[in-house]
Amino acid sequence: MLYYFLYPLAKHHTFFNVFQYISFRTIYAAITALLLSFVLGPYLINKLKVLKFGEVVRTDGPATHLSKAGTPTMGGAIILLVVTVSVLLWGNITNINVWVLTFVTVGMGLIGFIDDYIKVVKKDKKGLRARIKFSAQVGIALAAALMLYFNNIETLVAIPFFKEAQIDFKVFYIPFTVLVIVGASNAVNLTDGLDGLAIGPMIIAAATYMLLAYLVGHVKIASYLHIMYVPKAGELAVFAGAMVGASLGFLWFNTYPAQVFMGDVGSLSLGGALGTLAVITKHEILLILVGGIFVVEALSVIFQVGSYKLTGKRVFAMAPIHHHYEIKGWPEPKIIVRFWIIAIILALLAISTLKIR
Ligand code: 57M
Repeated sequence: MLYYFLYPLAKHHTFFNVFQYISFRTIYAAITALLLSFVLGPYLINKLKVLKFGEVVRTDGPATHLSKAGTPTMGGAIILLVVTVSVLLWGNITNINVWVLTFVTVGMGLIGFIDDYIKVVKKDKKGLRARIKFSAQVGIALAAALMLYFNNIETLVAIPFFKEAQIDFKVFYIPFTVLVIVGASNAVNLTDGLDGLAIGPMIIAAATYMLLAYLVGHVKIASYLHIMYVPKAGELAVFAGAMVGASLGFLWFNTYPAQVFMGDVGSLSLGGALGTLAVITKHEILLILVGGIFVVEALSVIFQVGSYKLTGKRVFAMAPIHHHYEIKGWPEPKIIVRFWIIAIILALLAISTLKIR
């Protein structure tokens, strides 16, 4: 909105020119989101406590988790609020891509909120029934995929590390988009099982897509790097910047020992946002690297369930994989920080594909 109202004032004073720059607005979107999280965080966490929105911890998990019972959850609502306010302030809200990304983020957040509400307030451990939850996620992702497809999103998909390798998905780009968005949303949800374990790699992944959005949306840089130029995608850097700021602000409270958990309202929405960023910036396959931690967590569940069904044997002591290391005796902060380190390495590797092709 600041862009909308203040940039036109550049006619009167050159200072207002800064509001046209995506780089400037991205930085201030991140700072605004971070500061808002610091200011609103303690108040909202207290509110969650008063409302008795406390975590119900499962008793069949690692025993160290039992002491976490009652930790306020649904803190993801703070992230959603802060990202939305910051994007409204600093983003160009006439940009279609910003709308699609906001739609997926808020839509997935709503599904997560209903799930959390049933678990935490209605005290029904199962939450939203899996089939309904999954169908709703697919519905949101499909709506986004259709909006993008009919707004002429490029259906060519680039293969990382290969300069000329591109596959044209044509109309199959629609189910592919759904797969990326729903997959990312659920993978982040599965990762969110230790203090700061999901939000750390989320900061790193959002920062990476912030950079990619800026690069693909800049006609000269995209041509220099020989990457796909995506008109109107640069604006997503502002959104990703707000995600980085809000996630850093959340980590302040979610770091071990956590004062708050994000709940499904946080994990499903952030994951959905990440998947949508990957799609619109046309770096879909690269998400496997950028969100490598989320991919490995999801794969560990697939292998565990698959192996158990086929052979009756487990691959890990417990899936998702962070539980495996807990059972092996690694202290929680060690697992978390090591996963963050791996996420940083993977993000650097992903960025290097801009040159190594
Ligand atoms: C989310 N939720 C956490 C918190 C967070 C198919 C199966 C693999 C599904 C999986 C599952 O249910 N995943 C969904 C996992 C839970 O956290 C809440 O959920 C929100 C995210 N959705 O924000 O509100 C617990 O995680 C801990 N936590 C922290 N710090 C945080 O910052 O310590 C969360 C955030 C919290 C807290 O203890 O209560 C969760 O783990 O439940 N299921 C599992 O993960 C279960 N795995 C399993 O059954 N494995 C089997 C098969 C099915 C693969 C196997 O290995 O054989 C494990 N989870 C638990 N106990 N809690 C095992 C049993």
